[in-house]
Amino acid sequence: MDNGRIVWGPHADHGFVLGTITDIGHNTITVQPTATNVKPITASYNQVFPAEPDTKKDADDNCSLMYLNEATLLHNLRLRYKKNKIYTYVANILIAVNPYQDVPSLYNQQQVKNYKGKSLGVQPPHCYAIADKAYRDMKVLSMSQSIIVSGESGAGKTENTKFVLRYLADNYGAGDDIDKRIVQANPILEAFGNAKTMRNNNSSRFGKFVEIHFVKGKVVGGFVSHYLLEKSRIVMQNSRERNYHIFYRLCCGAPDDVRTRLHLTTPDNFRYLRNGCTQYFLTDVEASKVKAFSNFPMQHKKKGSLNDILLNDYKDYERLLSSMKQIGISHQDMMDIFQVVAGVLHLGNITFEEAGGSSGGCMVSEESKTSVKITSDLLGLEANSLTEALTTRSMRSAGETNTINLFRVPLKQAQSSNAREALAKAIYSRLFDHVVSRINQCFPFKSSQGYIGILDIAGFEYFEVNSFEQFCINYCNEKLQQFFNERVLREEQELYAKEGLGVHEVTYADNQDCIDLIEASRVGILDILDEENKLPASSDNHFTSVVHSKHKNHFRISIPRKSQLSNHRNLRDDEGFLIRHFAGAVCYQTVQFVEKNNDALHNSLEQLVSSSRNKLVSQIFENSKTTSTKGKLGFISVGNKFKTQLGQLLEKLNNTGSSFIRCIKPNLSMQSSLFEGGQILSQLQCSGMVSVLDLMQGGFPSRAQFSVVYNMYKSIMPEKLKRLDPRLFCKALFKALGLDDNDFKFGLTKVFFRPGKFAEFDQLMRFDPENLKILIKKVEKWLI
Ligand code: AD9
Ligand code: MG
Repeated sequence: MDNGRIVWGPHADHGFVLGTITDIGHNTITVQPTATNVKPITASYNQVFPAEPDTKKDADDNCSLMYLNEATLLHNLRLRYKKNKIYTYVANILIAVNPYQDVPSLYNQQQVKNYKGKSLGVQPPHCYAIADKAYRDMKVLSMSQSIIVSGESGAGKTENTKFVLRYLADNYGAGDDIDKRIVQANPILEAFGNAKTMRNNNSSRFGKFVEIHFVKGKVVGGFVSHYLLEKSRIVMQNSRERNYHIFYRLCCGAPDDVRTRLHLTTPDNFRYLRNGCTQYFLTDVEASKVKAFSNFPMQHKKKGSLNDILLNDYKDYERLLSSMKQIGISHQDMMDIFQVVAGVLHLGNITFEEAGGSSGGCMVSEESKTSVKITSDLLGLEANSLTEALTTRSMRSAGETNTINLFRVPLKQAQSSNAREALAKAIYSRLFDHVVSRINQCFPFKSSQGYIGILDIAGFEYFEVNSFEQFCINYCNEKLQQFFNERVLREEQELYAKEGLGVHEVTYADNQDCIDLIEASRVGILDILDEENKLPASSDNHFTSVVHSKHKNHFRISIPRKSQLSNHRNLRDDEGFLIRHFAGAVCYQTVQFVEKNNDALHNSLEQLVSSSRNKLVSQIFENSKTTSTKGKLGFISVGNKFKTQLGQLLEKLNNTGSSFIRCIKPNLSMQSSLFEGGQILSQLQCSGMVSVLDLMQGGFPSRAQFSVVYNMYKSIMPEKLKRLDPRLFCKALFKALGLDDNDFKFGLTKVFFRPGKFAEFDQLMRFDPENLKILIKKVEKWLI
């Protein structure tokens, strides 16, 4: 780093800006930005990075650059994004920047064919190339593969997952129904498990691992595992968000006969939809377009700008129906499912009022008596039993002569409202489980020789207020980060050691202590929470205090400090904790942790629904009974169930080969062609890409097996050369090529190239036949 050198200096909005070093201090460097409107930057040494000699040239594989650092990576992504090249490799890892617009040329049928059977790097970077690599690895190594798609909300995980699934089905399907079904499962999953949020109009509110199974290289079936559906959304949404798509599709998109039968009207008439955004502002032209749908609820016709989601609700009902049909779900099954969805909506409209008198209890309000009737009909319940189960709780007491008396205690208005919400959440989430298992029945397989599993699960989250949902998702991301570190960083270093390259070690943050803090038996936060759930008088505050007392001097956890708190209000010590995750510190508010950790319904409600006349309702609760209860009656731990699922997932990942797709969200306003460097940089840092670059800068990102190089040249080699072993042949070849000894290193089985020496590597791997012959002559000469 000398005066006058072109470098990248840190910048809050852009991530980095290009400039020239004007001063080198003791601890800091001053950079004069090239752009005239940016003030000089003074930053510490480790925040200023050397720039490439040619800052206008982008690279397919970021490792082919000379300087591997976060600034050159960010710049490379920026250059490429401007040219609609949304995919970039960092060695074998694919980075995908969301284009926020359709790029049909990227995904057409010709492209699907272009990538078939091609090694990584032959075609431009693409998720198809990753899919094909997984497929070829599965076949060649006889080992199942997984593709881990990660990124924050709206980064493009689900879209990339769909492209990968379609690619595999199109290229390697057996040409039967199964391929189509695997692709068609997605719209169904999205209808029930996706919703509009502030971050993404089609946000997946659950995680999934989709396995495609193969026999003799052809798709034979699939299996979807799902994780952590966001239940709170069913009863409450932020004013700029929505409930699950299915509700609106039924209210707006279903034909009149279905809507009449299910007593569905416009979204504004339902409490579970009214909280969120149901108002759409349409211009006259747009409204006239919408009018084309006969059953459009005209209340929505307002002036303003188009909200395309409303239009989609209409079209998507038809699409959903056709997906369900294609996948083999009968019309009756579909209608049964829709009936339960409608039941949940009507249940939400039941409200309560004080009963008066001395009981302190409540009763169903006069105006919602009709809702009780409709809900009961739709869910196969007796109206009286439903009312009783919502407004009272059955308690047991030991009678005098060893008998147990059951009696009913009236519930207060707020308690009844809670019971209603708990019931709605339980019904919908179990219905979602049912939909997933119903989908799984549609692509069964008898035997499998291997699978490719694609993981689409939410990335690290931290919001203004973080609750149990963020806690679980961040725990999951700690585990996935550890897996990434082991797979990518540790294995790379092990390879260097095995090949005897003598590369200095790159240290990366080990996060086992953070994982232990959460999942260790007895002292881990999840187990402490379960213990709390089992106490007769459990409370969030008591749970929080126990967590703090058990981990007093733990580096990863501390009491919530004022400076790190949400903007809303300060927390007391027993109202939350702060965890230092690999990707940053997050303050969790523990209110509702205990409640959210319990998946069981209280007794009266459980009994009510499991004895429903509606077959589907009783069936979904039948399943939950068998998997239920440990400890305290009626407690099913959400946290520990997730821990078990995650353990199984990690076991699968550990037993498969893996590829990574890191999705990046280019801006917060969901706009095309807007590249906000600052926040993209923090996503790159969070996803561990910066550690990969560190490792690669000191290491050897491009490599080739001696035997592969040897075989490429073999057909044109004279007999004399064929006697050489592949390693010696490569040595001779390199001499003949005049490559600089500093640019590469010979390992035991492979030759490795330093960063920035991709051109030399390329030269080696891609000779045209004429040049090859000349080269072989040179090799011969050199040997003499
Ligand atoms: V969330 O965690 O489920 O909230 P995802 O799954 O990461 O999130 P998603 O795939 O749903 O994000 O992408 C968000 C939106 O970006 C999509 O609805 C598309 O409108 C847009 N998108 C993402 N990737 C592409 C793409 N490759 N081409 C075009 C895209 N549009
Ligand atoms: Mg998604």
